[in-house]
Amino acid sequence: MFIMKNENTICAISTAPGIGGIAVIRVSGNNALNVCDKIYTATNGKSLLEQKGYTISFGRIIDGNNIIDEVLVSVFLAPHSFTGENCVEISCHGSQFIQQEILRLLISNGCSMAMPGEFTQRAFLNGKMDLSQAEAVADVIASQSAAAHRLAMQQMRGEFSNELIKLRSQLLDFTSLIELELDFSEEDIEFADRTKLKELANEIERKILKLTDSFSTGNAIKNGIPVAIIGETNAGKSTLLNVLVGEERAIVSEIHGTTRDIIEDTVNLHGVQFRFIDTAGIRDTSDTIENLGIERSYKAIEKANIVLWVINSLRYKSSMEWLEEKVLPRVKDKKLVLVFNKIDMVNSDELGEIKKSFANYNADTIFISAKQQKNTDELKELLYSVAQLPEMGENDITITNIRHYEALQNAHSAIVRVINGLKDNISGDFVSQDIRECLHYLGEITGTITTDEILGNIFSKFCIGK
Ligand SMILES: Nc1nc2c(ncn2[C@@H]2O[C@H](COP(=O)(O)OP(=O)(O)O)[C@@H](O)[C@H]2O)c(=O)[nH]1
Ligand SMILES: [Mg+2]
Repeated sequence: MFIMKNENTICAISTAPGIGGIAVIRVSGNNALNVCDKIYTATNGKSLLEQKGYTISFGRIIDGNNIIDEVLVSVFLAPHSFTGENCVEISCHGSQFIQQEILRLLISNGCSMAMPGEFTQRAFLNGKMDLSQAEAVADVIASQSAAAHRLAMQQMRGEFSNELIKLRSQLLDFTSLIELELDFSEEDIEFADRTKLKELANEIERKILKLTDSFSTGNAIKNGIPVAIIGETNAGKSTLLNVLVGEERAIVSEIHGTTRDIIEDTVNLHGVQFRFIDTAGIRDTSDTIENLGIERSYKAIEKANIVLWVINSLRYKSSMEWLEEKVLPRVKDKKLVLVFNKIDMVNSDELGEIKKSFANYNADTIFISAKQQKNTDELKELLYSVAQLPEMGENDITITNIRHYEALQNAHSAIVRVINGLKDNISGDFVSQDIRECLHYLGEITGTITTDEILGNIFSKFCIGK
């Protein structure tokens, strides 16, 4: 049976705030049709209660004798609507006055104002989607690049959920195998099946690990891949930032120590958003403010996925020293690109020398002139390949949400305990307890297992009208 979890009927403006060509006001709940009927007269003379689901009528919003607007009204009947409840969408002219008047009329006729994310929350509570899909609705709306959009759509369409369903069913198989063992435990039987159990546990562990591993890429795609531009003062970092983002974002000057703070800007390269972080140049200085800036440069390395170490090719020796001493220890698992700048100032012999001296670093290298925009397009290409993004159309699931990441990490610890338990031959009921825990954490992601607090946390971050 279809269960209505919410008694009240809610309304909100679902289009962006401000003036637009049109605006859409969404109404959802048991009484959506009755309430809207009180303020709407369709030109065809029919009441909304007579209007079929998935149809639109034209008419007027009226307040007594006053015509507020001419509108289109779409009707969706439970359970075939976004929220699973009766829904009405009023498309009105985009005047803020009209929008507010319609909201006021709806509220005075018995609707309540929707809370942030309440439409999507109802869709979840009514079983129209699971929790990870509901969260993806917000990501789809927020997506700003082709790659972020693709991941959000993948999640909203339930591909991640399906993966979790498969994992859960494997875990349930596991539980039944263990329970079979428990049933016979009195009878002192050798269990050949333990090998099978181990295989299954390992397979589940690999799958969960693959999902958790995808988070760093997924998160970077969602928020823009952070690329720190680091180097000595005057290396041409700010010039490079300006070239990469295509506008004069940072001040460029021949004076050392011009950039003293972090400057960030984002750019779409091949449908992926990169977030470039220009930093204060590294040098020995007694200037307190500049030193604070240099500290921030080091911190930027820690936050980045890719580090561009920009080298003034005329001064590459001192740059090598800084690189060795201050940067390499911080780069560790990050991708490092050595960017030799100002190649317009060096001849080919000197270039040869430079190449030799950096030959032993485990890093991609590129030679550019930021000022003359030589090889800068190649640098963009290089960045894209260094980022090692999953190919468009690849079926692997990439997770982007920190809540999912944390739950998967917990699930992973639980399955590792299962594996260790099997290795140590511990009793089946302890193993099965860890399996249950693993199931619990996976269930947290899809919302099979959830609390009001979790739901409140998730949906309060949505906008009103979603
Ligand atoms: N000749 C030449 N000069 C450059 C190049 N890139 C930057 N510069 C100059 O080097 C100086 C320092 O540049 P800036 O971008 O402020 O360096 P930052 O301190 O690393 O941010 C400025 O005078 C730039 O015009 C380049 O590729 N070739
Ligand atoms: Mg600078």
